[in-house]
Amino acid sequence: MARIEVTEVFEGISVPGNMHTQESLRAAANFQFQDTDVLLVTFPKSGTTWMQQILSLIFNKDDLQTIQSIPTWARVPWLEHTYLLDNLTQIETSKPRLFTTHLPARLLIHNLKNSKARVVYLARNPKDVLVSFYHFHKFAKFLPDFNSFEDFFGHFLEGKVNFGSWFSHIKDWLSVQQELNFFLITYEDLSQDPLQAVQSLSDFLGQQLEPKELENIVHYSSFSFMSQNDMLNYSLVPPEVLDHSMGKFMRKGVAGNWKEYFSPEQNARFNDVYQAELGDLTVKFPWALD
Ligand code: PPS
Repeated sequence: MARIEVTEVFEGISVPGNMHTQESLRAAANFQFQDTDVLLVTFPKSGTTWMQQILSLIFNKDDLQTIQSIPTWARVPWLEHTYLLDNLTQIETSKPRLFTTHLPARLLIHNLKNSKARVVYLARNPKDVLVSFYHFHKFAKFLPDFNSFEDFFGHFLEGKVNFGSWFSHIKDWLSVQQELNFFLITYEDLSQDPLQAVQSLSDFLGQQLEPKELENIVHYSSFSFMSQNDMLNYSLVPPEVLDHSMGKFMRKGVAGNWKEYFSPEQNARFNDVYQAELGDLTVKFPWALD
């Protein structure tokens, strides 16, 4: 598989070389947004695929054929991936165009703020992000190997993983929210009350949903539905890219799984960094840190 061992570094951010090149990253940084675009922004393992499915359902509610035949990554492609150009023709025919990015705000803000594009920032308890990302490294062949959970834990806290620091990512995006047409939503909101969370999101997107449509969206984006569907669970990705014998993309799908992995010492260390990095933020997140 081409470039599976390569890590690209772009503007200080490390990313897997099998899906990113300097050219594709530059194209993302120079991307011209349209006012009708919707951009999903996440740090990896925050529930990106879940939200790609929800966005796609909100805008294609009468078209179940599409969600069963086209994978989420093609329906809501990453701006920075090399295959964006391959998918752009199909994306151009859908209005609005839906995109995903893991990139920091500083790389996109210049072009984004010149448009009225809607930005949906999906955040997740960073402790669960860390655990999910740790497992992903075990079977994603394009990510580096770590010796142990503790080894990965240290790298994550220091921001020395692909896409950099979780803390910088969220602070960077929240710091520019006033300049954007911006909506913050969390994995925990979606887990606790999916009907309410999807309703608020569709209000932001200016989409009216009938009660039955809302129920359908929640059903077709549930973990049980998505984990069973090959267009949604990444099981069709070849084993040279994802070694399916070593783990599942749709792993647990719950909030709070970190409690099974963090030692008391790691938890205290994480909380110290969290407090130092995010202590000044006024926004209250719905996740539990203890
Ligand atoms: S990636 O690689 O960045 O695109 O990964 P991402 O999609 O952001 O995150 C994968 C985690 O999201 C969970 N997931 C879900 N949870 C609940 N409900 C639904 N429908 C759902 N879909 C995906 C997935 O299981 C990964 O989390 P963990 O904790 O590893 O289970």
